[in-house]
Amino acid sequence: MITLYSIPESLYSAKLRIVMRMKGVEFEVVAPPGGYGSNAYKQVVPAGTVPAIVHDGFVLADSEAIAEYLNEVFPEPQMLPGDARARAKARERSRFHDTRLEPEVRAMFGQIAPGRNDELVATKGALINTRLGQLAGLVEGHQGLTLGDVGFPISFLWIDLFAPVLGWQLDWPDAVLAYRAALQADPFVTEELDSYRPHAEAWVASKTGG
Ligand SMILES: N[C@@H](CCC(=O)N[C@@H](CS)C(=O)NCC(=O)O)C(=O)O
Repeated sequence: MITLYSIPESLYSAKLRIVMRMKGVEFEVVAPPGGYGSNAYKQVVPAGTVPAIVHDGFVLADSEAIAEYLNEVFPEPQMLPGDARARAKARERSRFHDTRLEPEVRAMFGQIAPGRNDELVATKGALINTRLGQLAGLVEGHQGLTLGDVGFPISFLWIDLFAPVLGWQLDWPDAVLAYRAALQADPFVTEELDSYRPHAEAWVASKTGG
């Protein structure tokens, strides 16, 4: 049994649940005692961040480290390609998600409630368009669900929820639309999105009064 410390809206926790669902690993989701960053939580997870896991007493934070760990400890089904170049391309997508796309989505969490910084919202909307264009160049030949892909369905969902609120006109390249459709056809992605979407929608509604 794996304990996953998480809060309901956490993007990176949803990413890890896709991995655990695919691997058929039993997990329980627990709220960080005192909230993330609290001293009480840091007694359990020194980094104080979510997501984090405890597996047979082994504590680990940071979703990428956790995903790689899970893939090694529960190797079936394998979520990194056997071929070195395909594996490197999967990791390239993962880094792109975690360092280029998701941070721009995250930057908008403070802009959903009224009283927005219109210039920031417009700049970030243009940047998300740029990122989607860049992603089109990273998904060529994509096959199956790898560790490099599991963050994207979650960030795409938030982009969908934020765009109408922020007035973004986004230009999704065909290659990214095809990639997204392929990811969302995966049963474990569907399972996680079905369980996660209500939390994301409720969060947006709580900010917009919708
Ligand atoms: N790179 C981290 C990012 C996780 C993250 O940003 N978590 C936020 C909550 S959603 C957090 O714990 N923030 C507190 C902090 O950074 O101290 C990962 O992939 O796990």
